[in-house]
Amino acid sequence: MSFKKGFLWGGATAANQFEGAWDEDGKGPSVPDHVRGGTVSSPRLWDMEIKDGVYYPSHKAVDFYHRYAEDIALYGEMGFKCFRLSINWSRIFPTGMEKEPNREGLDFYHKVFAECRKYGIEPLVTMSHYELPWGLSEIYNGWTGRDVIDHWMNYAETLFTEYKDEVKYWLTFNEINIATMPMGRILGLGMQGEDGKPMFKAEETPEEASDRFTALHNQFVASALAVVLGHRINPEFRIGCMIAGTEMYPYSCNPADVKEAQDAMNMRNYFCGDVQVRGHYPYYAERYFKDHGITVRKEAGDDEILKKGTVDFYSFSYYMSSTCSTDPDVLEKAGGNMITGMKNPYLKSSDWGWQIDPLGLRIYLNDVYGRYEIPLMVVENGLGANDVRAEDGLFHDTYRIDYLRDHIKAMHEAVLDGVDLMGYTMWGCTDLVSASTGEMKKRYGFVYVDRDNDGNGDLHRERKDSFYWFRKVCETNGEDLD
Ligand code: BGP
Repeated sequence: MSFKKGFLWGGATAANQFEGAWDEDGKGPSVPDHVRGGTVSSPRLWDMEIKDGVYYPSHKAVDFYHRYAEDIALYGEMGFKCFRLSINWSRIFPTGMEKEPNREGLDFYHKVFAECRKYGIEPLVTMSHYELPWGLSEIYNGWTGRDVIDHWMNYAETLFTEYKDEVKYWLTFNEINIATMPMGRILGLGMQGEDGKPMFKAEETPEEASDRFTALHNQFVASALAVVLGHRINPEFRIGCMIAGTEMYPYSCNPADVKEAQDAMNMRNYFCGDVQVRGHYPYYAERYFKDHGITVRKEAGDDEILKKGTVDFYSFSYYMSSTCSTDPDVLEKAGGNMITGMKNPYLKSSDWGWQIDPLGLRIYLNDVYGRYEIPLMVVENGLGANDVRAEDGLFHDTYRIDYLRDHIKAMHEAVLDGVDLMGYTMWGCTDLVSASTGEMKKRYGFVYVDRDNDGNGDLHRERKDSFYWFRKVCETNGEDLD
């Protein structure tokens, strides 16, 4: 036996990729509602104005808003112990700046939590998963504006008070460390982009980078204040950080490559966890800021806030590992969700170029646990694949089962290594919209949804082979993986 009693097996989703109903029952627009669909070769574009006749994947997504009862019943059937979802901030505060919440928005999540309770499923709520209300983005340039912290605290207090008896596990910001890279500006920080231009920005001036790191700092302060407030409202709450976890390997044993990988691990992977778990900026940040001409605009008292608001557990997404090289000949880039690097000749990749590395998960779990010694949770892991209906009319996604089995085995080994692991929620348990490309074709689910890249399909749900496999995993607490 390896996984502890009460291990949180389940699935994970995010409102903007899952709910749809983008303008129903008082919901205001959010940043992702302004982002078009795309593919790997044609990047998602960002529109200042939402245009008629243009397809925006978040607007209907896969309609969880109207199908939540059916979806959660399927999770119950699989024996989920946990369901990770995010609350769409602009469903609760349509522009982000109202004083009073939108009652219909609050009621929707009460209904969702009640449905979870029916099946003994513990909700895990992400308070902000790439979903800043458009109003806050427009007025303050997203998290660059210090005032956004006050609006966030109103939101946080509303959620914590409203759901204090329904939700125990909370995450403040999804993949907060995406903001350590320019590509995190729009989705991660809600900063304004350039009209009609790709959502992911690659280059920045030092001034732009200073704005970005100031916005990230504001999120650190917001997260810490929320942790303190949450514990005051309900001392039973367990509030975690959420990091996009990537193990960065040196491409070779050339010490220059090893140093490159260490620097990448520090600023891209560890930086945010170091602040949120240890309660202060790590020693290496100062040199990084100096070398890159970055000034973070902090306020007096912020250091004290960060110290007080440290998280109860460390959660992360894990899809792949990456490599770092200083050799100009090693040029072939590998694909990835946000942290890209060189191709690793020892690994195979998914159809979308993400390098599959289950052992990397065991390494990552050990690295992070050794660093922080607080409970860990894998809140995203999975395989984005183009599922094709077989001749018998079913979805035999054995490649997905293989991927998940190998990663769960790696977790099993990490637990035997001594890592304190709380749970595992597989990403995109029901097929949903891809965050990076906006596609539907890149499917992760145990449950198939009839919807394509252009928004066609009747949205009906079907069980894939992985559905039945994961039911066994939940039933046996991860012992039966065959
Ligand atoms: C993470 C995000 C998720 C999710 C996942 C898969 O980075 O937190 O929102 O989308 O990656 O990525 P994608 O949807 O791009 O395949």
